[in-house]
Amino acid sequence: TELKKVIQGIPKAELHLHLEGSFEPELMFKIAKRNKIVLDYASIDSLKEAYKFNNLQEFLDLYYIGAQVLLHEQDFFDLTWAYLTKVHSQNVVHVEVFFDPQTHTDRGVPFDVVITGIHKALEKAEHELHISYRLIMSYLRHLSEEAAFKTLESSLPYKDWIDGVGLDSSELGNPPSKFVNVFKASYNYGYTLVAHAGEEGPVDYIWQALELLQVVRIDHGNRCLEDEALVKRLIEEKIPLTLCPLSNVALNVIQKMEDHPALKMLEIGMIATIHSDDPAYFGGYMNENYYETAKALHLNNSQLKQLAINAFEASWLTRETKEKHIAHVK
Ligand code: ES4
Ligand code: ZN
Repeated sequence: TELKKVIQGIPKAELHLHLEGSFEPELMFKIAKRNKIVLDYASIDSLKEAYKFNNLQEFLDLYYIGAQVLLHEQDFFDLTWAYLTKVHSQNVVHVEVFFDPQTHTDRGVPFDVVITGIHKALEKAEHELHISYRLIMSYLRHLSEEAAFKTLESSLPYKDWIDGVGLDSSELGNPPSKFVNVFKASYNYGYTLVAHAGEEGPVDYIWQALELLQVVRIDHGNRCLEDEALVKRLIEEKIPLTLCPLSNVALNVIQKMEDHPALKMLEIGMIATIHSDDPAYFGGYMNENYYETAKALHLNNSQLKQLAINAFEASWLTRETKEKHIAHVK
């Protein structure tokens, strides 16, 4: 259709993507087989059947099980490379992706194995696909701050390969305030800070992410519209929100796509951006997220382009590089 062609034609930046959430069942079965791991699901189709979630936790339970088949550097390389070739076909030209070291190190997979596989795939994509990238290490918020500190320490030999830190996993009951010290330490080591906030959690968690953690972007942040003072602050300080519409529908953060706050946010001048979160689990990559959002909210071409421009603005690219990409959107 015309809308699909317009979306394909827009160069895009992905700023909210969990590499472990891009693990397609086909690749999962292939890697499980070569690692001699027997999955609890008899077939790719029966695994896909299980992808019905009532909330964030039900998804996370399956996401952590899937990640268990990743053991070797080649596995992390293949996971990352599959994602990058997929989004290359969707005209994504810049990515800032998350990985969850603790999901692997807690199973005995060394930090070095995880990051080397990911790094090699990102470098290959930069050279061969001309996709620029940043890498963000996420702390699992259902674990302790002490555990996050251990992860920070493990990351230090690879500091040059990592640009930022994030905060993900089970939000309710695990407020940003739990991680104030490790975020401060991460900042002092030179990492740029982001955090998931206001996906399932209350508006107060978005305030905490801003004031206590001092993040430069909010991942999700859907619920900010409940708080006028918060909206004012996000607009004044130009704090981007990395929205993930298909994720929000899949996890019941919203009832239906028509209820998504993206358009409202654009209209009031927030830096709202669209991303895919965990595309293998939520039914779509960047183009599908743009398409379903545009269709449900009746976005016009200029609003679609604004979303793409916002993502370049919200990225960690240099001013000069941002301008180059933005010129191609227009
Ligand atoms: C996540 Cl959608 C979402 N929310 C929080 N943490 C996550 N990790 C992977 N996907
Ligand atoms: Zn996320």
